[in-house]
Amino acid sequence: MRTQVAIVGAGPAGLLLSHLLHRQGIDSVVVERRSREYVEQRVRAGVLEQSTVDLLREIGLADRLDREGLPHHGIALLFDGVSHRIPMSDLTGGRAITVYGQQHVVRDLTEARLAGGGQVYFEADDVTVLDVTSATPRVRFTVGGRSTELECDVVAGCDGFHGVTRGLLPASARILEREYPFGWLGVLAAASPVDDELIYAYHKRGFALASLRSPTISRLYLQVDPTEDLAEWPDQRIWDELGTRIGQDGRTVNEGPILEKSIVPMRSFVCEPMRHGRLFLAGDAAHIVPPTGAKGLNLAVHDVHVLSAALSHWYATGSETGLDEYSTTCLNRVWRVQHFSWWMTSMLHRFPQHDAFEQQLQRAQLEYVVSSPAAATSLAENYVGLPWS
Ligand code: RFL
Ligand code: PHB
Repeated sequence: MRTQVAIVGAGPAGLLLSHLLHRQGIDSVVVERRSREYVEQRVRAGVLEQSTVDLLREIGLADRLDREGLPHHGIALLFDGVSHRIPMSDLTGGRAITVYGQQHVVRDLTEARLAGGGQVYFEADDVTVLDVTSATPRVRFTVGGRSTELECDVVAGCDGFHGVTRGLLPASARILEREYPFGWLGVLAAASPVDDELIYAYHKRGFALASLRSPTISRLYLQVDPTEDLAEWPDQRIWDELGTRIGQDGRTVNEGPILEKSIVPMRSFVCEPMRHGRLFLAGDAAHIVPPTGAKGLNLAVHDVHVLSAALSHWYATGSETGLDEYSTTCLNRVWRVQHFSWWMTSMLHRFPQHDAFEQQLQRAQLEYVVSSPAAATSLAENYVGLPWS
């Protein structure tokens, strides 16, 4: 089998890349380890930046997003029992975020790609990438017991944090990372949301976040110990803890059946550079941010936007300039977003090693952000997403 671009991973990065390339007349094949049902049901991100939504609209993939997505113009920061609204759109010339589940993005992208004749191989075992420093890399995989070798010009490593492609980078590649001494316990529940807008709560028992997916579905998170056992968190304990941390300033956490729950560790991670020969990493394969800034999916979208433009330029002109600049261009945004995600995380969580001094610093920072238009604007412009350059 032969294609121009072999894409490893059918998450948001891989599927969107395949679409963007197709629009530019470039052929690709997507190879995914999991089943279609699994990837379409994986509950993850929920916040899309303005530029992400703009791109999906531009390429005609936003019908359902425009019908079902919830545009948000502000968020609340809740601390010391009082909530403060950051009017994001007012502070950013009308930019906004849209709440729309990542699994819906993945479902929409998969449906449209398959309807457009795209090749996506699900349940691919033993995915192996070979010869990325040659002009003809190959991807080997097995589907339904049949092994296949895919020859290509370029491999896009869109296989997430636990994928295989990052491992092909040479020893000279740098890994820069931070682990945080906490994780997030996330639940999806059939309960009406606490509010129309997201609430980020700083509380002495730990951070909590009230988000949503629809007028009847809540998405809620609690800061917990990263080694916490989910079995120790029966539903009622989760509701009680959410009530304590978020149910303040006249707000009520509405309870309902919990549809899904999980605990995720929190880390910041960057792999530099994001390229080796004909292998280009994109999305979580190259970088992870703690979810407090709601940025991971949006960064993945930016990466593949840059990569598709560079590949298109290369195929059209033979010039490698765009490909050579790919890693630097992406890492510029990655580091801005790393800083924002680290800053939001540091401001809003309880760190076990902090004493009263550091806690007062966090409070001072929160007070400043909610009282200074300059500080609030800085949060807002990063949260809705700085414009793509
Ligand atoms: P993905 O989504 O992990 O997709 C990678 C795909 O590659 C497959 N794969 C392989 N396929 C073939 N061969 C192999 N050897 C393979 N190994 C893996 C996997 O099965 C998978 O299908 O990476 P991608 O496309 O880079 O997308 C990144 C996003 O998923 C991620 O950044 C976000 O979910 C992060 N995130 C958020 N991002 C936002 O922009 N806004 C948010 O509100 C937001 N909230 C979140 C989040 C992540 C969270 N968790 C669970 C970590 C909230 C949470 C709780
Ligand atoms: C979500 O709705 O899943 C969500 C919202 C905001 C975040 C992270 C996740 O910062």
